[in-house]
Amino acid sequence: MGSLRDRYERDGFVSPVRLISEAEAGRHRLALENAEAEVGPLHYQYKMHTVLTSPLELATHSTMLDTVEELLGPDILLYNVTYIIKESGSAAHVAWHQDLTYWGLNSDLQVSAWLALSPATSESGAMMMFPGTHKSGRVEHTSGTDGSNVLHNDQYVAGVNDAEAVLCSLSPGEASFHHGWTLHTSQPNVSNDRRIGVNIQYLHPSVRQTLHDLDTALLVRGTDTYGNFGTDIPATSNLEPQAMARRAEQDALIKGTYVRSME
Ligand SMILES: O=C(O)CCC(=O)C(=O)O
Repeated sequence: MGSLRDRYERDGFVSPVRLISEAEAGRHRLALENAEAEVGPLHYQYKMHTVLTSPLELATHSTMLDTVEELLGPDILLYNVTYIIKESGSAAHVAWHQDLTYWGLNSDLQVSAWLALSPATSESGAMMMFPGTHKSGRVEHTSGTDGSNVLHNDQYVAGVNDAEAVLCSLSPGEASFHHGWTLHTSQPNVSNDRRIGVNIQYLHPSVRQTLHDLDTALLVRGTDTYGNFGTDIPATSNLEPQAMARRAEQDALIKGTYVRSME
């Protein structure tokens, strides 16, 4: 089998990794759903750890950071936390893609965690990874016209052989970890529950944004001797109006970066 790190280096992902109990995952799902009841849908909104304490708690949980440290090393910036939610019966899917093609970063010293708050299965549209593709670096992406692709630019990699994909089934509280060059995809949710993932992106502090000077992150372990990012303010309470306004600005900046990176 090899260590977590060996498997990650070989395949470009590891899954499943148990991070918290199902009961804890249930408590975090409730926190999300309480927030949704107050402010509406929270799918694919960035920097959620600056406006809600639950995603901050998950992104800085010791078992989470111990795993990230094994994959990325002792100095860790928290870059982003995003809920990725597929409602039961919706056509939403995620086309084959590589994350690093649209983040505008100069380096691949990063890792993404995807933590399940509800069952991620073949029925609910769990992520599928193409092992080993992180070793080839960037591949060509095409802009699509498929309104149900969750990705902002509707981008996709054409001609990927689905038969090579490995399904990352997760129980609530388990996570997968993937590299930003690993090709991955997911299908619509045909189960009768919502599929809720918390997507958490971590960077090594040497990484830099190439498209503008306004990018932000939060040092969550070790030291940052580079200072390449402004500092995110972690949530101390839920849905505080000033934090919400700041998050909305950052959301627009990030979505703009994604568009520029594909031009
Ligand atoms: O949630 C999904 O189905 C896809 C998520 C994804 O592409 C990612 O976490 O990088």
